[in-house]
Amino acid sequence: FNVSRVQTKPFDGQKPGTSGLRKKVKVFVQPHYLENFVQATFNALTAEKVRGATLVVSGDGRYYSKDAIQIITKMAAANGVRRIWVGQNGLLSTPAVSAVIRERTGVDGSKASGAFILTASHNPGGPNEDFGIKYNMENGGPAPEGITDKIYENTTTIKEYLTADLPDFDISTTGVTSFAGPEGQFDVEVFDCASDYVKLMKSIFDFEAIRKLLTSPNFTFCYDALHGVAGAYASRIFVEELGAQESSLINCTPKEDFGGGHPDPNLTYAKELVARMGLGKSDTQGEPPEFGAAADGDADRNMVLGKRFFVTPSDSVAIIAANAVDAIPYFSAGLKGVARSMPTSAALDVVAKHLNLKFFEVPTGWKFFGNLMDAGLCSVCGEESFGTGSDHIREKDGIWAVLAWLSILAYKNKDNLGGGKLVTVEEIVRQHWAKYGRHYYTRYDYENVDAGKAKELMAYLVKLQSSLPEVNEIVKSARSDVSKVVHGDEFEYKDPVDGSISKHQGIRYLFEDGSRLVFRLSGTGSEGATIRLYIEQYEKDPSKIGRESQDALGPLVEVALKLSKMQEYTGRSAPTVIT
Ligand code: VG1
Ligand code: CO
Repeated sequence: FNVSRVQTKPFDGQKPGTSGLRKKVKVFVQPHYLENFVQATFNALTAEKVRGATLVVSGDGRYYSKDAIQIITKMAAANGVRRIWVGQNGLLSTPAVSAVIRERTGVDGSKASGAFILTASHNPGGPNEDFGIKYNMENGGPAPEGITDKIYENTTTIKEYLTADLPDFDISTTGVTSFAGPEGQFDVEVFDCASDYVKLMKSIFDFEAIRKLLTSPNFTFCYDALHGVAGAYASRIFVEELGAQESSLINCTPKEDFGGGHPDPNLTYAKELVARMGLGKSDTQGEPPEFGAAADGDADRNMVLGKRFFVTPSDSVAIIAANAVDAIPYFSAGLKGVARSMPTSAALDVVAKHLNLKFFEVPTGWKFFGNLMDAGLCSVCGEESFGTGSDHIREKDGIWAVLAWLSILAYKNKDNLGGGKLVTVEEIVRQHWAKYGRHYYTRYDYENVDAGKAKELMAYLVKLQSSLPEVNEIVKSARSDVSKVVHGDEFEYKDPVDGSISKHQGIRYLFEDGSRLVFRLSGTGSEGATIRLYIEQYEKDPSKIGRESQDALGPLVEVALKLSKMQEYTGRSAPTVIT
């Protein structure tokens, strides 16, 4: 093949957000738009990470992925990359990409040193919806801010990109195709998207114990992939390996537009699962399953449900951490430490204290956990946004989280299988609250708000923080039954491993009784701004841990809305989504 240099001009707004560059498909399909970002990424990497390297290119299979894979492959060849690995049909979940970088050996003995992941995660897909791209490094984790800043800088000055006149290759059949280029051979290897990941899961969990649970007559199970890429793993793992019934999988065929839905595993968007689990508005179905779970488009998120019971992601990571050593072979020697993102509830903190574990609080987004894990400081971590994971890879992992919960259930029920009464998900959570106290928690999202107004609201809150007496005046006038604000700040993080500092990571109000309010602007949207409001209250009194969370948090919510003048700035009387 031949290499050509294509003249181009910078596009505005190619700054990677919390997790890569996410824009409407309409934006991505503009001539040179994707190419500019990809070349900017190659130019941000050191030469040996590009020339002669092996790179993975795949994603959640959303609309435009197949075209993007061909474009990136041609550019990779032109930039001197030695081989490209592609999951069959262009599919690889985000956690599977991380696993492939870390674990896979190519047919010729090669190892990958990075990946382009093509996903906009939980955002809808299709010609009128979102596409996304992000780069992951040789540890399997998202590029750190040093690299993403450089990519962005490059996009603002780019003048040309390189591409090769390769023919399109067939991504539906596994095997290697070789091409001769000006600098030697270039290979494209298409491989099965699940086998490396399945192998890794088998090395972490006791599949035999989980199989006994899933095939036990008194246990019932339901998994909803929301038509995302998780479906490609669910049948292999839950059905083939673990003996679950085929009928326990719903929406498990990956689709380019996620069946027209919002592939976001929460109580609002995972409607079918929510109804099956007895949590819907009207219960038309029969007896709900004992356990249900859902994933987002790229399968790094998870929602865990019991029968008629929702497990908050903040509780989920705390409960996994509390039970990991007993229930999951990978952790049997103990946990190295645990970590959560700043807005995630402090349920994990209480477990860390109790188990005397190292504990870290990092900014939102998975990239901050990777450094801790590479340094051997963290085994289990999570975010309130339905992200849970461990140091087996460097991304959050939706199927891993489900296997972790199934392991805990299998462990707690090892004497109850085959018949009789099972310890339920709800009981496990309630026992956890009884022991550690309960963190009532909710998140309000105001989506697609005017970006200018959202910034004004944040600026107003920062200014307000300088006077705590004024803050407390407002708090008292809103609700006299809410405790006092004792500290307000903008969260700033100093990475304990490399010393890098990340500023402006969200506005916090800390109350005397341990309650917290956090305000942040989302970094993953593709239109307007999304304001996230996180509300948390700790309750140690066992007689008060059984309330409905929206009731328990009502007073704090009132305070938050008044403090931020939410309605005044956004014109919204209610959030778009509550989780
Ligand atoms: C959101 C979540 C964050 C998560 C990120 C990527 O970011 O809040 O916790 O890490 O999405 O998840 P933001 O900036 O919109 O709040 V995923 O599954 O979209 O890769
Ligand atoms: Co995701």
